[in-house]
Amino acid sequence: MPVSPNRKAKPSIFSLKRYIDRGVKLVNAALNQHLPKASAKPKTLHESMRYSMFAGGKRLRPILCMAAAEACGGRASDSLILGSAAECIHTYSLIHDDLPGMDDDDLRRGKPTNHVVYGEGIAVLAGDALLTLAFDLANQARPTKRYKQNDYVGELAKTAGHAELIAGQVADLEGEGKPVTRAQLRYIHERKTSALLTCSVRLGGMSANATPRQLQALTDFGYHVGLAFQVIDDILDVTQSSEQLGKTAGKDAAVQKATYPSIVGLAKSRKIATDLTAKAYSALKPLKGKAVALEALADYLLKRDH
Ligand code: GRG
Repeated sequence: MPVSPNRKAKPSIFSLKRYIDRGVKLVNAALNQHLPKASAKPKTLHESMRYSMFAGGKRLRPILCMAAAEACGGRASDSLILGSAAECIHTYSLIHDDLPGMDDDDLRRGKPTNHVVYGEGIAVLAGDALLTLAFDLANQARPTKRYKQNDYVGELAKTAGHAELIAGQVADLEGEGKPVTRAQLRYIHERKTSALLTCSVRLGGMSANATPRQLQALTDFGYHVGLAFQVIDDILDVTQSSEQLGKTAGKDAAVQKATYPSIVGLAKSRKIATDLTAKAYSALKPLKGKAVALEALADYLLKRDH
């Protein structure tokens, strides 16, 4: 049957799988470009940085960064270096978190942890090197009319610093084996998890010269999606196997760490994650339908099984 020339073209259907696959490829290529070569001196350090960086992480933070840039009318390619910086901070935090003096874990991203392979000294230094590389990358990012390199660096420093990531880690360490209230648990999750997800979407928006209203929308989105992400992480820790997660399952209960399931039970935890995701969707309203990828990512994070 001939196709009528007046027939409207079908709107293209957004495929999250394609979006994530493309995002992972772009991020891996950018990280490969920005990380020192494994053969460069000091070889052990650079091998160790690359070992953890290319161990198979989901690349969630840089993908959220790209989606946020696009939601503000920018290009994913302009946000890549900032997303890479967020991934460097994330990977540093995982390496240090796995150390014997912290969570003492030997499995991460489906592989032996950094200190198991390279020793504690090199693992500490590889984490330090990734953290500082993040600031170097942010300092190389393209400025926009509203945001300059010092804004990007400041954003990352605030997130990685004493009041956010590190404060969350301190509260987490000090809470082990003790009764923790729901409010204290939320304090930990806001800092340990939500802060870097919020920072990632804010950096994406900044790379696209986001208006203050757009940036606020991304901040609210990141906050809620970040909390939902951690509630789901707590649920997966008790419902999935180490094989599925690529990290030691059941760890929270083993070290008597408070989690949403341990405080409110599994069913209520799922409801909390669903409600937080609904709040994340609502936060996107000011982006006026341009945040399709962010919406799909929030939904994916709620339903994920690893
Ligand atoms: C300052 C050392 C230090 C740590 C800060 C972020 C953090 C606190 C510790 C890392 C361990 C942890 C359980 C963090 C909570 C956030 C979280 C669930 C991280 C795992 O993120 P995914 O699932 O990991 O995105 P992949 O491996 O896919 O990148």
